[in-house]
Amino acid sequence: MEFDARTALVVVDVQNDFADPKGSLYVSGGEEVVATVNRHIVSAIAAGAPVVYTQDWHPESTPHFEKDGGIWPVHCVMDTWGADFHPRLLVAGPSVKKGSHGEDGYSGFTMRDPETGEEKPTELDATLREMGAERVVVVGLALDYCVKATALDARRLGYDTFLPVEATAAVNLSPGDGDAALEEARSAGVVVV
Ligand code: VGL
Ligand code: ZN
Repeated sequence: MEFDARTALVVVDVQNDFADPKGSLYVSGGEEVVATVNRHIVSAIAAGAPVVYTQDWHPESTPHFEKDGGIWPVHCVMDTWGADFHPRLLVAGPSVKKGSHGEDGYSGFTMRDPETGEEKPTELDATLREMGAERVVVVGLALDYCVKATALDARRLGYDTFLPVEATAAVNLSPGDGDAALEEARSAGVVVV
């Protein structure tokens, strides 16, 4: 990937629960993704590109979790080890936390009220625009959920959007979910590289 001052790197949810084999929602290959994402971060910094992070940031109970009616094991509970960035991730920019009021959206750009379904923007779009971004490169975890949703929203918001496949990995709740996510992103105009 080529970065410049107008091409931002968006690092999605590289947190212990997804990236560490001991995490509660470990994504197979998550550890290698940390190394690949770090190489992108180094290139972005060298090119003077904005680097922005997201963190899945849930309360102890949320309709997002299986125990409360959702589909996921408890993960990324705010201010716990699972929600921390992976210790090897290079952190070089602001982080947008999503889900803290029980919202169950996946995108770094939008939060969805679990009761009303109403969608509200996070501060990610404003943060990127303030930093001068017109293009975004979306990397991190997981491809078939937050990375896909963040890339689709970035397109919808008018960013030229790039998704380097080797810097992400899929949950694959059903086999093929990762490939389907790439196809959906391509159809929406995301450049899968
Ligand atoms: C994610 C499942 C549940 C993600 C977040 O970051 O992709 N996946 N919550
Ligand atoms: Zn989550």
